[in-house]
Amino acid sequence: MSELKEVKVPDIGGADGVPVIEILVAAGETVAAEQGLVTLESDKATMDVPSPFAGVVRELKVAEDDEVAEGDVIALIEASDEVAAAAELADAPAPASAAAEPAQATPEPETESAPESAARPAPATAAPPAAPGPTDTGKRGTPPVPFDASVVMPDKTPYASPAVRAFARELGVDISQVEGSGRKGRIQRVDVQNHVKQVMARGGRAVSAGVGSGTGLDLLPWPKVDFSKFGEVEEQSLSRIQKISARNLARNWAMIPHVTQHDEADITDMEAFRKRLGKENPDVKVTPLVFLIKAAVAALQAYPRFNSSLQADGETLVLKHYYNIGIAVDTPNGLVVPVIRDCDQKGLLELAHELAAVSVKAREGKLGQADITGGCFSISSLGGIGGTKFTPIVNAPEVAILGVSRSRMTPVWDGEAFQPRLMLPLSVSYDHRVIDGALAARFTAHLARLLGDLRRLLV
Ligand code: CAO
Repeated sequence: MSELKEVKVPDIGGADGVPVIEILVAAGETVAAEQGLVTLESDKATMDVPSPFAGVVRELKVAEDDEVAEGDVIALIEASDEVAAAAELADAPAPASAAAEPAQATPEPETESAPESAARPAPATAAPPAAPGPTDTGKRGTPPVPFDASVVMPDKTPYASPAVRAFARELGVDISQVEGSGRKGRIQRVDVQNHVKQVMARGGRAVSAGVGSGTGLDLLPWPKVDFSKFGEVEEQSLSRIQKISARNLARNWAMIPHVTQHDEADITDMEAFRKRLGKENPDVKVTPLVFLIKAAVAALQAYPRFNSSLQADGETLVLKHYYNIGIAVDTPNGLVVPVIRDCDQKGLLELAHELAAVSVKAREGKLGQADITGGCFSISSLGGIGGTKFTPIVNAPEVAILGVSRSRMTPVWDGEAFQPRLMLPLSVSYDHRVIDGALAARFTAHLARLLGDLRRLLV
C-alpha cells in the first residue's frame, strides 16, 4: 500500500520569507526517514528540512532561492511500507539525526574504514555506554568525531549545510579543505564530490603529503566542563596575541609531524669569550643568544634543507638563500616571534644591539607586520629562566626550530679524567615530512660543534 503525503516546513521560530538555499533530493529519488530534503538559511543559521518518513519523492514544490515559511509544502512523497523497509535497510548505518545536527556536534559510529587509532580509550569520566540503538555498532566508549578545523581555527568554520557536512563526514573528507562554489562561498554537495575526485586523481597525495587532513584526525570533541561545580573559579579572556598564537600553534602541532632532537654543546670557551666581549662592550648586553644566532646561520648554510619551506601543495620545497632568524620573545601580552634579518651579514655586536631593540619593541607591543614576517628558522631560548630541555613547536612555514635551555656546569669525561665543562642543552624540533631523523641528528651535532669551537664559524 502506498500513500502520497505532503512534507511541510516545520516550526522555524516564526521566521518568514526564509530562502531555500539548496535542494538535496530529486523527483523520483528514494529517501529514508529523517533524510534532508532541502536546506533553509535564516539570518542566523542553516537548517535542513528532513523527510518525516521514508518513501519516493514524487514532486518537489520548491526550488532554490524560493522563500518559505512554516507550513509551506516542500515535497510530495509516496510513502509505502515496502519503500520504508528498503530505505531503512539501505541506510541502516547512517546516524538517524545526522541531517538535523551541526557537523561538529554529531558523534558518528565507527565505520569499518576507520583507522585503528580511532579506537582510542574513552576518557576516564566517560559515562557507561548506552543501550545499543539502531545505529550502534556494538563498540564501546565515546565515538570519535572527525577532525574539525573549527576546533583549532575557530574563525575557519566551513560554510556548509548540515547535510553537506554529514555527506563530507560519510566520505571521510575534512570539509575545511573543500572550496565552496555556492553563494558567498557556501560548500555544496558537488564541491565535496569534486574535492574527492581531485584527491583521487592525485593518487591521494593530498592526504599523504599532510597538507590536507583528508581522512580526518578523529579528534574527540573538546570537553565542556562547568568548573564552578567543583570550586570557585574566575574567567580571564585571552589577549589578541594569545588568541592568534593559539590558533597558529594548534595548526602547526596538528599538521606538522614533529620530532625533537636533543643534544648538548660544550660552551665553556664560548662563555669565556662572551664575558670578555661583554666587558669590552658595556653599552650592549651580549647574551649566549647572539652566538646561537650566528651558529644557527652557519648550520643552515651547511644543511640547506633546514632553511626551506614546504609549499602549500605539499609537493615542492622552497630553499632560501637568505638567513632571517625568528626569536621567540615572552611579552606580557603573550608570545611573539620578531625576525632579525640577514643574520649572515651581521656581527655578534650588531646582532646584540638588534636583539635588545627588537625585544623592547616586542614587549612594548610595537612590532609591525614587517618585524614578524620573512623568518627562515626560529630560536626559542628559555636559558635565562631554566630547564634542562623542551620540545618547541615548529613555526610554520619554517621547517625547524631550535629550543635552548639553561647551560650547566657538568663533569665531562675527556678520556682520562672528568673535566668541569659548561654544557648547553639544545632541542631541535623539525618537520619530519621535510627532514629525516639522521639529517636532524647531523644538523644538531654540527650546531653543537660550532658552539663548542667558534673558530669553525670562519671555516
Ligand atoms: N644558559 C644560561 N644562562 C643564560 C642562557 C642559557 N642558555 N641564556 C641566557 N642566559 C642568561 C643571560 O646571559 C642573562 O644573564 P645576565 O643577566 O647575568 O647577563 C640572563 O640569562 C637573562 O637573559 P635574557 O633572557 O635577558 O636574554 P636572552 O638574550 O637570553 O633572551 C629573549 C632574550 C627576548 C629571547 C628572552 O628575554 C625571552 O623572552 N625568552 C623567552 C622566550 C620564550 O618564551 N620561549 C618560549 C616560546 S614557546 O612558548
